[in-house]
Amino acid sequence: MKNTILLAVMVFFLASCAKEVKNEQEVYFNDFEGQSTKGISNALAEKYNGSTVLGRYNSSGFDLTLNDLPAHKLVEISFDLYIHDSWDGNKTSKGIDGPDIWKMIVDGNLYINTTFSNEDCDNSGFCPPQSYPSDYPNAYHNPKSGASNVNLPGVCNLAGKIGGTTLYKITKVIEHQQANLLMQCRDQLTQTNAPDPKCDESWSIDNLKVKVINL
Ligand SMILES: [Ca+2]
Ligand SMILES: [Ca+2]
Repeated sequence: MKNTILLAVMVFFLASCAKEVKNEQEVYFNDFEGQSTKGISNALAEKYNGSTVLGRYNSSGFDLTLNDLPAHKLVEISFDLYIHDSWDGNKTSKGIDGPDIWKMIVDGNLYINTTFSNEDCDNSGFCPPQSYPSDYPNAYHNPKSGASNVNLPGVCNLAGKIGGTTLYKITKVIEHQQANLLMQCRDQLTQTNAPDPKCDESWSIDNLKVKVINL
């Protein structure tokens, strides 16, 4: 009897394990090192830190359209997001500095709506906050929270300029079953006192990957 119960328990666990085995398939990858940007509208290309990136963008962004996806239940979207130069996070300064918002929208639904801050803490210990890894508004995290690399060179590198570049490794798994997918990345950057806003703050993307997942 004991053995029968043990066997039943083992069969139950094996069955539940089998159910959770994921069946994944990469349907898109681009490191932008000379690969086609077919499917991407408003594709820009630039060399940053030894790699070609998609960007840089300021007050704009790109769309990625994928068609004829194999049947799936989930989609995993991942990429490197570079936040270049002097992003101001949640700061507004009466509409001069920000907020500096970044968004990812899939099929019209907002999956990321956040701000990034590349500012240093001031002498009083105040660190101009960003929303990431939470959503904007009403989220206040230290500058560069959740980053993978905070020691990358800025793009414009003006003397005494705050910023540098911060790398975020973003992975988002979303429920998605349609055969077509539209991913849109956008910013709403504000810097009314900068002669060249794209030099003051911008963003780019590398190693963009999309996987479809069946459970
Ligand atoms: Ca690259
Ligand atoms: Ca700004």
